[in-house]
Amino acid sequence: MALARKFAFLLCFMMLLSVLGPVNAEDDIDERERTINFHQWYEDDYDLEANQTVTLSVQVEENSTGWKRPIDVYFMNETEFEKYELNQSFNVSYNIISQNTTGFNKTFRIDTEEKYHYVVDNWDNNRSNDAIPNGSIDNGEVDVKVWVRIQDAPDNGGGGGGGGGGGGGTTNPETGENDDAEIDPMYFLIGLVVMIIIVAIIGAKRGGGEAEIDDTKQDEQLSGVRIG
Ligand SMILES: [Ca+2]
Ligand SMILES: [Ca+2]
Repeated sequence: MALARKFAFLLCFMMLLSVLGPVNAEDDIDERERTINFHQWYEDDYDLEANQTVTLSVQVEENSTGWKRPIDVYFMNETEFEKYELNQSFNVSYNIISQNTTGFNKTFRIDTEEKYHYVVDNWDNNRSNDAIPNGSIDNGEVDVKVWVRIQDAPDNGGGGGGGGGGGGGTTNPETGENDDAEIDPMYFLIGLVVMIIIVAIIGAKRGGGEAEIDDTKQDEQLSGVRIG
């Protein structure tokens, strides 16, 4: 009986976490290290929603001679990416472009729900002023560290509405990594509180009967002592 109850509590707790998890998953951080070959590119695609805030960073690592070879950074939707792949002229989204660069970092907000492609290339593609690859050192390979952070809108919830006023005031470029530390304990705490409430409710229902029995026993013992 007691074991079954414990299992029930555990199940409730786990269900609660699974429900709370996605709701509170404000951040989705992705850090990758890549080697981009000579005349090659790499891309990651993300299905993004309106009002999500995205931070993209790229850092080129030094090559064997201690030099950082410039690369290009592009962010585009599916339609434009198809053109890019065919080496046709293309447009980027949200003006996210940095050509001939060794380091890039930008935070911006998504307006349109869409699949987007984050491209870092070591390829002389169909754009002027982009980096010109050179195969003379390290076979033209470039090592990069790519970092992506996706934050949900601060409040998707209905009700109240009205707000919004600030006009982008909520865009907080470079909100440190401290946010991460707040998320897990937060929903863990909520889960814990709800679990305690569930335990208390069930405990009160079950315990109610037992408490009465205990009282009676005590009364009997006490009266027994008196009689004896
Ligand atoms: Ca290029
Ligand atoms: Ca070019």
